[in-house]
Amino acid sequence: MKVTFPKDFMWGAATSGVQTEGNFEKTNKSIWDYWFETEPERFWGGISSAEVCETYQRYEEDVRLMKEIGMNSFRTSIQWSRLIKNFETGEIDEQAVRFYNQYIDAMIANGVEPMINLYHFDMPIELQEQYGGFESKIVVDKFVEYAVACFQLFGDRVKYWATFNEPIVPVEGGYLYDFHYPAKKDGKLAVQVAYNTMLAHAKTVQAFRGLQLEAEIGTILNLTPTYTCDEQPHNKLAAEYADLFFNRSFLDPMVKGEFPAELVSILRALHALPEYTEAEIEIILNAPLDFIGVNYYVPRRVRARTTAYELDYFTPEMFFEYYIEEGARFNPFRDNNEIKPVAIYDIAQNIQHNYGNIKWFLSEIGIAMDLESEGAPIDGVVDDSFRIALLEEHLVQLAKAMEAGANCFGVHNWTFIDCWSWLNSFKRRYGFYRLDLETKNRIPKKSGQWLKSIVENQGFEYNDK
Ligand code: IFM
Repeated sequence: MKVTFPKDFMWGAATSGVQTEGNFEKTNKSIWDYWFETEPERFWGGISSAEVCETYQRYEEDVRLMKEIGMNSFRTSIQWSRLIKNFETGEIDEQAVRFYNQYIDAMIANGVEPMINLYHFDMPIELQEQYGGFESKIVVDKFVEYAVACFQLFGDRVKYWATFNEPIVPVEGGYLYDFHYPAKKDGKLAVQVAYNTMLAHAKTVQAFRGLQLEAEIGTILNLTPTYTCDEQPHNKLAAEYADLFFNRSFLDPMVKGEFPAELVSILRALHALPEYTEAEIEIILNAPLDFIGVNYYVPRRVRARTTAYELDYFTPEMFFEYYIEEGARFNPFRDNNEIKPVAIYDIAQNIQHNYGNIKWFLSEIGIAMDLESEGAPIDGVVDDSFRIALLEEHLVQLAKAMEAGANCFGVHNWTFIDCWSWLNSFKRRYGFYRLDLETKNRIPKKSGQWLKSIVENQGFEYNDK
C-alpha cells in the first residue's frame, strides 16, 4: 500500500545548539559545561558537550548535507549562553550573531526552512548559580529579554519559532530525578520551576505578538501517551494521574488556556502550589499558540501502586507505578525501551478531539541504535534498516491519523547528524548521518536516502506483513 503525505509537508530533522555546536568562541557557559567540569563521571565516555559535531565550524557542510537528503526544514536552538554576553546588561555577543545569521542564511539559501527554538535545557550557569535559574522570576524576565533579542535579530527570516523544547524535562531532571543540573530533589520547587517556565513561555509569546513579525510561534512538548494494564478503575485512575502530571500540566494551560482542576487540587493538598499572582495567571492562560511540536519516543505504562511510596519528597509516582506490559515489543538497542507506533495515532486523536485540532508537527521521532548495532559502513553507507522499518511503522500511524483529520504539517527525525545527548553523550545514535567521533566526519546512513525518497515521492510503499 502507498502511504502518502501532503505535497507541502515539512520533512527534516531536529537538534539543539548544545548538542551540536561545540563551545567555540563561546564566552559564557551553560549548566552542561559547568556540570561536566564538576562531575565528569556522570557523562558517558567522559565526553562533554564541548566536543560535539563542530557545527559552529562546519555549518555550511551540514546544510549541504541536509539538502542532499531532501530535508526541507530543520529545527535547532539558539544557545542563550552563547547569544548573551552579559546577563546583567543584556549585551549581545556579536560573534554569536554572526554565526547564527550565517547558519540561518545558509539554510534558507538551500531551501531548508529554519525552525528556531529558544530554550533546549541550557540554562546559563551564571543565572543558575546567581538566581536558581527558573526557580526565580528574575530569570523569567531575563529569558523574555533574550527571546526578544532573538526575534529582533533573526525574526525577519525565521518563520517558525518555538519557546521551549520539552519544558517538563528540566523540571523532572533538575528537581525530581537527578539527571539534569542542579539535580535537586524537591517536589515543591519542581512545581515552582514548572510554573515559572510556563510564565516565561507565555510572556515570550506575548512579546512575540507585540513585534508583529510575519512568523509563527509554538512550543515543543514531549507528549508521551499513558496506557494501563486493564479496565479496573484504580488502574485507569493511575493512568489519568500520570497523564495529568506529565502531559496535561503543560499542554492544557498552553493550548487550552486552562490549568487542569484535578492537578491544582492535588498540588493544593500537597501544599505544593507555586507562588503566583493573578496577573501572571492571566498571562499564562492567554497566550494562544500557532502550532505545537510533539516529541514521541516511547509509551508510558502505569498502574495503581502495589507498593508503598518510599521517597521523603513528593514526585508524581506517589500516584502510580510503572510496569512492563507482557507481550509488548522492545528496542533491544535502547535499554529495551518499548516500541508502540500506534501511540502516534493516539496522540493525534487526543490533539484532534481534546485540543481543538491545533496545528502540530511531529517534532521528534527518534529510533535509538548503538554503533555496534548500526555496524560498519558498507560502500560508504551505514545500514540502519532497523531504524527505517520502525520509522515507517510510526509514519503509517501518522498517515492514518491524518486521514482521520489530524492537523499535522510535518515530521522531524531526531536527529540529523548523530549528536551528543544529555549524560548519555554518544552512547546512542539517532542521526540520518553518523558522526565519526575521531575525525568528526559525517557518514551517510540509509535512513537519509530513505528520507530523500519519501520527500520525492510524497510517501512510501509499505509492505504490511
Ligand atoms: O536528545 C534528546 C533531545 O534533546 C530531546 N528529546 C529527546 C532526545 C533523545 O533522547
